[in-house]
Amino acid sequence: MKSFYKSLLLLGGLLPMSSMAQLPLVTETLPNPDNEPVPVQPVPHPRQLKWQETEFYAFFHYGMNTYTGLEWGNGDEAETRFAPTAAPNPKQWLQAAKDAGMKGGIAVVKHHDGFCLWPTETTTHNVTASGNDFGRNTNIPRDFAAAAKELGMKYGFYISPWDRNSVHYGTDKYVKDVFLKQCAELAQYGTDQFEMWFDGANGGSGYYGGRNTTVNVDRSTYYDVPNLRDSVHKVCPDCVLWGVGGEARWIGNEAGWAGETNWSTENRDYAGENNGMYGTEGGWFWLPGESDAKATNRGWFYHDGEAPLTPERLFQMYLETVGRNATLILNIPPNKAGVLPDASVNALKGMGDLIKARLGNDLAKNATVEVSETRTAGAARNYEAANLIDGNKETYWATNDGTTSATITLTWDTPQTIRYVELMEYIAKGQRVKGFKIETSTNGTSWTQRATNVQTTTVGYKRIIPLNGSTSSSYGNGYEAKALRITISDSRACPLLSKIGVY
Ligand code: FUL
Repeated sequence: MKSFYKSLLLLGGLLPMSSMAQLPLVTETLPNPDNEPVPVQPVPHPRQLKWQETEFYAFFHYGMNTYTGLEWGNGDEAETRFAPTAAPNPKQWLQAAKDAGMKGGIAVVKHHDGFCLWPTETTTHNVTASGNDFGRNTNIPRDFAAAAKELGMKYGFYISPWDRNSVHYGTDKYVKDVFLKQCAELAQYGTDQFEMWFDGANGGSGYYGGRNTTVNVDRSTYYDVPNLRDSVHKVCPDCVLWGVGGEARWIGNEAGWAGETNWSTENRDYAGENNGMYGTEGGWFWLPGESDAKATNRGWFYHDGEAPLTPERLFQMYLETVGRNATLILNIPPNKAGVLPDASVNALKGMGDLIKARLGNDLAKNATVEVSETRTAGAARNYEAANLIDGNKETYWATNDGTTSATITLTWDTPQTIRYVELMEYIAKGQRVKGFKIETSTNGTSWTQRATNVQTTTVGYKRIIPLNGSTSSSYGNGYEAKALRITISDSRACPLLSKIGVY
């Protein structure tokens, strides 16, 4: 059939001429018994797909800065200053994250100050030299990974490439014998890590083993990323490398929002900080957005007197990130006793309760769904409208090739009060939808468009649209609806939707 030939052509369009010359010339068509749509390139790697499904996870900034009160330690802090007032308790951190509805967490195990929260062989600047027994017995990656496994949460680590303590920073020796080795050491605590977090990594001023100087590096070449990526993937096949690792992109702000238009594709010359909120339509590699934001009102690390944001504000962040085709990594800092303060735990619980109360009861499941067109079924796969509400992420509704606009209508026997519509694309075959609108009807015949002030330009992995057009206003009274209609007006190829949720 023509689809395989077409996908080679598509791929060809993405490759430089020299590689195209290597491609076999396909003249025959391959069988496609399931009539599957051709992917729209680029598509996510399976590990990026799994990562995307994590959706909402925690960030825990804990370490030397917790005790010095700094946000960026200089690297000259005496190891003895790390002196927890109790044994740090990562299980308490992750339990609070789980109660908020999160599916995982990432623990900082080395920040820019270079102090390692596990007994590493790469430097003496680590917990074994710390100020008390609680400190000397601390091993965050070990305890964090164990707690995550116990609680059924995903886990990963933040390990700063920039190291203001290391005398070797700026040399090849640092990359090979310190940084890469530290990443490798972390695999001893688990090879099912879902993400490694490498921030900015450009270098700057620091202690550097007494050199007290400024070391600037070119992060695109210095860290030997291709080798690092291969090495990590050999042992941790599902671990997405954030930032310099090039498998997920910074969303471009730390305020907890993504663009309403948000493509998971980017171009090779992506500068990393310019277009983070929006991505690039037609970009030639898959680089989905992750939003890192603070759940508290001070820094990334714990500071005396800090307070958490309100559950309402945190729920708004959720809508503006997870609800806009990004993931949300929400930071909650453990305190000097190595636990999350009660106020933070309560705020997270409040956020989780709002998510459950507002997005927990999917009314689409009781609706009749009709569509303007259904793709011709294959031998073992159909593309029926029922796939939109079957709760199965592997099934999807699709139109035939060449159809890039369509309507989906949900009707209920009795009127429903509705506030949010959730859409999900089957992104394993690429991000497609370019335009849609949402209407409600009280009688099934006359329609009123909702969320008219919202850019309904992209869907991606997940989109959640508040029908009143506001992510920040209070929950409101909702709209009474006997029917709901989604009109897809444009798509890069036939649209493939795996879910419609209505709340
Ligand atoms: C930034 C760091 O410089 C901050 O200290 C923090 O860790 C944040 C999440 O990433 O790049």
